[in-house]
Amino acid sequence: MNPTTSAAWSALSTQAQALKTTHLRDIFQKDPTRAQRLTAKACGIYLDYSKNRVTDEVLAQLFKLAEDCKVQDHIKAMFAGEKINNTEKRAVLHTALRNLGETPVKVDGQDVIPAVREVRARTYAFAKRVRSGEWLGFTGKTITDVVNIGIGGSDLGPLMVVEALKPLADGPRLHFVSNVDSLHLKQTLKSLDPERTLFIVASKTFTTIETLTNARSAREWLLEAAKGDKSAIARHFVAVSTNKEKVSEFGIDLDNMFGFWDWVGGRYSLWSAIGLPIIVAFGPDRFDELLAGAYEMDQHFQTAPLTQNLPVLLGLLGVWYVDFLGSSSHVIAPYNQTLHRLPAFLQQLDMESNGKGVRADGSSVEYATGPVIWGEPGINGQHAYFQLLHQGTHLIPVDFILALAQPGQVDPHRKTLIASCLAQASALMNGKTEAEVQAEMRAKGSSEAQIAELLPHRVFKGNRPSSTMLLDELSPRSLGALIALYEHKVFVQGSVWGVNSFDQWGVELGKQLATGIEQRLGGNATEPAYDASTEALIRYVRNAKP
Ligand code: G6Q
Repeated sequence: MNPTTSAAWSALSTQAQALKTTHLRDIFQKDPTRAQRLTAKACGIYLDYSKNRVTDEVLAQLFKLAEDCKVQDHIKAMFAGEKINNTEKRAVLHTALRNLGETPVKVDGQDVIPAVREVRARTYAFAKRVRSGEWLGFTGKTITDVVNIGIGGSDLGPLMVVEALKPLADGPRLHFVSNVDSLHLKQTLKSLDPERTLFIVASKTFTTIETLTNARSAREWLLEAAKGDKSAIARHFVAVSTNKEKVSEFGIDLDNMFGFWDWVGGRYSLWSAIGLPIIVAFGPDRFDELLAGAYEMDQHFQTAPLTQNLPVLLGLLGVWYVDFLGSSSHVIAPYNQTLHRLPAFLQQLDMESNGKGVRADGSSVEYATGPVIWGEPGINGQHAYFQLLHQGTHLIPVDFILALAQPGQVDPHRKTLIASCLAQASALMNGKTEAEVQAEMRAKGSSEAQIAELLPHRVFKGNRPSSTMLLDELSPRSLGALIALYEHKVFVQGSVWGVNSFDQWGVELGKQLATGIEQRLGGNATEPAYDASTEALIRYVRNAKP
């Protein structure tokens, strides 16, 4: 449906006008219970959303909007395996990959759970062989390094998780190659021993040019070491894909292929065999914990009332900023170093899912949809992009994400890390008034003239919103819950905006165009010409040094 037809939409527009001039400081002052009330906890994640520019009335209308947009019906439809990805006529069942329950989940009348578990058991058995040293390379040596070759959804998820849980790694070293710039592969292989290196070629379609190009170069690297003996490939290459024919065509033994299904979107696929690098790095038990955390969040999402439902809260707050307060971007600021790839992962998850300009029925939206998602570890951000958040002209809400502990680690810098995170959220909200700046400068002995000159530069208006998420610890379980939380947040927003969050025609276009241009770069004149600017660039590149 078109959300603007909901009465809640008009009510929110009116409330937004009033709130544009209301400061969060005043909202807090009027309501001493706010900091306790505007919080929720589930699956080891504590959410404080009190620093958002909302009142109880706004929240009530946002929940009403969710009801009018039938968010709860959409949730049911997704979990039930209905073909909600209407443009590709596919079910959306990444949740089935982590379903630890007993109820069947059917697509076209067929329960998908047995197949999910069967493939998972194969990935576990394979990973155990690699980890234990039973799986040997072509000269009989054990595997010390595993290189995942994939891009987008076949890279970012496993990479982010492998980084996030690094302190728990107890298997072979993991490497990720995504860029078709051959230096990425070359630099990765530089220190690796072909006799001890295993490649996972991860591609849902097995037609992605970057991945296949890198995989072919990796195969050459291996074959060079194996003196052309093609039987070495079976010891060093496995594939994760939905496309048996293409895997076989590439020369990978189908016994070494781990499948998944068209109802798993690339950016939602780390729970499938695409998670193989995670399983190899940490072992099946840790992967089980990751799945359990996500499953727990799935249960919470389906059953918690809207007012306590973490994905619903985050999703609706996002809608509020985008559509009513005119914000077009959103920052992800994790404070733990091992979460350093989380912003990139969430950028894909969110922007590829909700970067849409038409509703699922093809009609154009007349309101803003998915915001620009960006970020970096917050602690580095404080010394870089936070300036704009504090004093720039854009309204940019921030998600502060902080795990209070890393399993098995004692962090001597813990308090500094935590303090930095809390301080930034507080500073964004409170700002610094003229009186505070004057008092501070006077105390430091500044003259009245100096104060007058610098005052406008040193005042912080504040009123900059943020949510803070505290994880008890950065365990596989809570990480699983955190990822699922964001997947569902994106889903809630897509449901309100009425868009199909599960197709990606924009990404498909890029894939198509690159192939044609590559042919023209190679001098293939039968390929139709592109626009004048692109043709001029092609000519420039053809004349440049190779
Ligand atoms: C994810 C996207 C996209 C995709 C890559 C790789 O949702 O569709 O990022 O994952 O383009 O595609 P393959 O896995 O098919 O190589």
